[in-house]
Amino acid sequence: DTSRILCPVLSQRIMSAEEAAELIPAGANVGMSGFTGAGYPKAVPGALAERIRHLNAENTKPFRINVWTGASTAPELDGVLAEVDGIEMRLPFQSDPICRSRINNGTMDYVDYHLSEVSQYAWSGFLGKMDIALIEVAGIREDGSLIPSSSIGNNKTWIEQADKIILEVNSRQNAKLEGMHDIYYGTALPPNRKPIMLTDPADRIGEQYLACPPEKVIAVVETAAPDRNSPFKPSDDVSKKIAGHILEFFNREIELGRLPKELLPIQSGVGNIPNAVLEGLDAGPYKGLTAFTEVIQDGMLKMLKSGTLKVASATAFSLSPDGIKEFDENIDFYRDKIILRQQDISNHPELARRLGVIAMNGLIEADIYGNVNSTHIMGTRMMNGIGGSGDFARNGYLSIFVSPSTAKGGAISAIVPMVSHVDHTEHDVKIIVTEQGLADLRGLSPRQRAHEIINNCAHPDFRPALIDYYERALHSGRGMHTPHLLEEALSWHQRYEETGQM
Ligand code: 0RQ
Repeated sequence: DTSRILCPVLSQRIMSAEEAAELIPAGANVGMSGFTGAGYPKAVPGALAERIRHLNAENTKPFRINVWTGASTAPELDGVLAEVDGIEMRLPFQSDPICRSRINNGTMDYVDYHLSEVSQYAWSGFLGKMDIALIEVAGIREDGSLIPSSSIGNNKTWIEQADKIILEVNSRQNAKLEGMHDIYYGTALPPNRKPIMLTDPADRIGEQYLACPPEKVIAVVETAAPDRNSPFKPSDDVSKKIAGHILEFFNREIELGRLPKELLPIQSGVGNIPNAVLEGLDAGPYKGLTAFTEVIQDGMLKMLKSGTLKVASATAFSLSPDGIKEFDENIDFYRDKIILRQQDISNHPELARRLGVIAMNGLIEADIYGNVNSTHIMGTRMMNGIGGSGDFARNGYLSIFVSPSTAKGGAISAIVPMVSHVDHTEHDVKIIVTEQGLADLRGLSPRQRAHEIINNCAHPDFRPALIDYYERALHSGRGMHTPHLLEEALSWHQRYEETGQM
């Protein structure tokens, strides 16, 4: 479908994915598009992986590249490149099983950054020079400007920073995505930064298209493949209970005059529990809510459809096959209610603080004082990464963290004496929710928080042991601000590693 490539100069650079992959040298820093399985390049990474497989079979010096993206991608990118050991260093977020195992067996370096900060790090030169940007777009306009795809992520920055650009033009993406994007070009580095004039999630402050200097484009590859779509898991009992506690909390905050009846802009992580919360909101009395978030998932489409939600700002879609079908068939309805922005704007601390976002994200474990670990299993093994959770948790009006109270069939307590890794500190975490209940930590000292978290969130199987730990810490004769038994604080993790049971 060459009608997607309207720029005459760039239509002369059309080539196969294999030819384009030849243009990527060993050791290159490659900035790729892609965010939560949307808008990632679908052909060139696979062709490059094939090339790497051949070269590494022949040569002793391994061919590897550094891969920078928006966030997680898909098996066709992270999966294939990790499979052939083709990634030296990966940033800033991933959720691929092969990538994860390489990171955890030490054969891939991984840098896990707040998603809002990546582009300024690149701009500041902290990450080194970007050699090539490999970006999926929905089309190329006559003047060479680009119609972004189903995610924007860091694409603006990668296009600006890279010496050379390879474009994948995906005709499978809905042509009516055109006009849904808002690319903000007012970004600058200190000391020249200006306020970002966005005061409502519905505001448009930028351009519909990505500017792209045609002389930097070395290849254009045509594709027609769908985004990875995560299958939709219906809400289970635990998720529904967590959603119920959150809705009850919102209603009380409205009654107390601490939240308006339209709430405040919602940010929601992806997954089972956030989707259950969205379903719960949709079933409730709410109307005209807004979302200022990272990712549009199925639940948000449903809320837009019903009028519960009037507008959603994000940087990417992350839809199930049913969600994609619904969006494609009804894109005329959704077009003016969804705004896709680059991730340094969708997750911007200034904007999250100004708008007063209600942040809801998952946790792996929380400790009795309210520190949260979102990334590490037993302190050493990377799960996914911090993603945008820190951008929103620190800067939001309310920072809510959700999790089942146990993991691995009850062998692990999500509430522990001391977290084995800290992503969100006690200073940022305002509310913790498990199926057991909700701990509201606002205004509480560490010792007051311990009571709230143990009594409201811990599973009854682990509650007595947590109380025992806390009480012995209180009588340890050591500091009473945040009482701990240092020799025992991580013993639950140690026990799990040794026995498979905390
Ligand atoms: O693994 O399926 O192999 O059993 O972790 O856990 O409970 O299904 O929850 O899918 O919501 O993920 C924090 C990882 C939660 C996620 C985290 C195991 C558990 C299971 C998943 P199995 P659940 P979720 C916007 C915001 C950081 C990024 C973020 C996350 C698996 O929410 O990555 O917030 N957050 N982004 O068994 C050992 C524990 C465990 C544990 C859970 N204590 N010990 N294993 N698991 N707790 C999106 C973006 O930023 C892009």
